[in-house]
Amino acid sequence: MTTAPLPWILHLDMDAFYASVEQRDEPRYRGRPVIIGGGDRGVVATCSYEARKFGVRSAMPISEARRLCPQAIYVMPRMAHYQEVSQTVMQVLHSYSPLVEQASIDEAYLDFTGLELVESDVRARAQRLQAEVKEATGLSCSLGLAPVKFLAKIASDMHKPAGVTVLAHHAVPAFLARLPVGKIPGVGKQTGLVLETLSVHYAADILRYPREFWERKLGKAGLALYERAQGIDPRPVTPYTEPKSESAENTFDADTSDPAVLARWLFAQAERVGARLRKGGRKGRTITLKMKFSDFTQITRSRTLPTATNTTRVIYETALALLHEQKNTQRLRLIGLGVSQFGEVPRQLGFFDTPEDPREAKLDATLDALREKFGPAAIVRGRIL
Ligand code: TTP
Ligand code: MG
Repeated sequence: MTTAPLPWILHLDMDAFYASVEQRDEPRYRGRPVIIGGGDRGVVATCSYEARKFGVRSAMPISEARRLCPQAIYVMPRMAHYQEVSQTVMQVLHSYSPLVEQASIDEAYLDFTGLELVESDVRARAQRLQAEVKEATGLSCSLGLAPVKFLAKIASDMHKPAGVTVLAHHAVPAFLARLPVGKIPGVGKQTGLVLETLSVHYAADILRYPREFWERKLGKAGLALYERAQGIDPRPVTPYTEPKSESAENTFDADTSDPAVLARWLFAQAERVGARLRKGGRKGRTITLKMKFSDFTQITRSRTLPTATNTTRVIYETALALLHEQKNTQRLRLIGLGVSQFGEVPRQLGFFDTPEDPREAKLDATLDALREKFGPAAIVRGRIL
């Protein structure tokens, strides 16, 4: 007789993510309270564990953090950099399960079902994964393993930092009997108050009232809560599927056929699309130009390049060439461009192929970083027109 493998979901959450990256990159920050935040919103994004001892927390105003911990090192977030580190983490995860769902910049769910059948084995596999993340990034993470998603997420938080917490199937009922309802993801302040007035303190207490009661009281959220109280979470691990193209378009205030105006819009769009591609670490081979005329008719024209690109200049120049080839004299009400055909393996360059210009890539990276820091309006690159 064969039995179905036990479901196992792993949840990974990086420890003090942004702060750990900064401590990794700057030895002087290690072992010290580091607070990441500032800028327009003036709130703490996160802080190192050393700073948490002083009561500093995410989403706290920087001014309050300064009062609690004036000696801390305050660092502005470097989002593009954290995104890159995040990508490296996700790459490691993909070698541990065919089903990986990135849930935020520093969290992911993996389906471990069927990969191991015994508890000690899933733990060993999780520990290997943790060590490999450390090796690839120099950073520590915490892992939770449980039969379903919400329990895995709770588990990963139980022994932070650098913890691996396994919640075995047979231990779930006892765990729910002692799990404070506030720990169930989705139970916020408001639901918390409702539960309190009903003297529902632990997850299992929810079952004192019937399903219909919760549905009446909290609607869909009530039904989900009733399921969670029984350790049920039907949500599967859903791998993210990348968009198949990236595009931008603009409709003009007044229709135009002025080549300089059209070129300027294409440039701004290439900049936007290029930045999005670079942020996602993607490149595409096909550039498409879209034109909508005064009479609302529309055409698209595409060109496929020998190698995939995410360079602003290449996207722009290709779209501009397509525009010029149209020898269009009609007025346009909309212009747009897109990049598609992502992700094929880089092939050998042919004799006539142009490789990506490293100087262009460097310029793009610099401008991306500046925009990340000062907002999209901050930079208008030295006009190339
Ligand atoms: P979290 O995983 O919630 O926090 P963390 O990784 O810093 O610390 P922990 O060890 O407790 O997991 O969030 C991940 C990152 O998201 C965090 O490093 C910074 C960012 N973030 C914000 O910008 N604002 C916020 O309010 C929160 C909670 C996180
Ligand atoms: Mg985290």
